[in-house]
Amino acid sequence: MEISALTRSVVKRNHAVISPDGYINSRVPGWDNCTVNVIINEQMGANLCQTLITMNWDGKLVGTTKASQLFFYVISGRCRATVGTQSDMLTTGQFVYIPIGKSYTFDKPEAGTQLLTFHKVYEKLDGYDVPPVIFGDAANVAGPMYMGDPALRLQVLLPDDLSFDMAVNIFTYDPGGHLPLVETHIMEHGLIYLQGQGVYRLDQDWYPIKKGDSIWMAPYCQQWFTAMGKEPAVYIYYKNVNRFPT
Ligand code: UGY
Ligand code: MN
Repeated sequence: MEISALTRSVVKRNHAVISPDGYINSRVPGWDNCTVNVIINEQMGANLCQTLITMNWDGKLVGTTKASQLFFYVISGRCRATVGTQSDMLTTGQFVYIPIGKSYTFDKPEAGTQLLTFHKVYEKLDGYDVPPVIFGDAANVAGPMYMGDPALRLQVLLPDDLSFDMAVNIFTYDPGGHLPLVETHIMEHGLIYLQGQGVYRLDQDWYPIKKGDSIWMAPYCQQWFTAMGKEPAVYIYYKNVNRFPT
């Protein structure tokens, strides 16, 4: 029998593991006929927001980006995305980056479609334009090996350009693959597992992690991961980049 007083979710000062067993839904104005779980937010000490949206057959998201840029990624299912004058049907693995000051609509979903969002307050860089709207497909993004290890592959979904102050990458680890070192860095991460399982080290703690789990890592939260099981472990993650370290 399950014991409802237990959870794998953990929230600490500089990291969190959020497993779906702890989800409580939020009502977000403009995002209708859908379930919204705000997984990472400034309320926990983060500088980014990460949500998971599950759309009903009549789900519809309408809004205009203000201080924060938004990145939408289709975890499963399909829906239509319209940003400004661009409109396209998005399916699993496809994404859209919405810079500040743009109106958007997501509608016509297949029931149960799941969308991941990352939100970051945009920091404009003198001499650079605000980035454009980008529609993309992870299937078309190359995944070169990471730090010379063929067991690790990294797909960089957004352009490597100083006008962007956020990166979104997909990291794939073959079973047994692991980060080559314990990372200790100024950048912050939010992530969700798309596939597989493994063990994540966050500071001095080790956590079993699997598909559907999310992690927040504050700046300087020490991090390391090894993949376990029979299939590759895959996560999509956010990282703040390209700005002067004040
Ligand atoms: O880009 C990164 O910092 C990445 N290697 N970190 C991580 O996957 N925890
Ligand atoms: Mn990192």
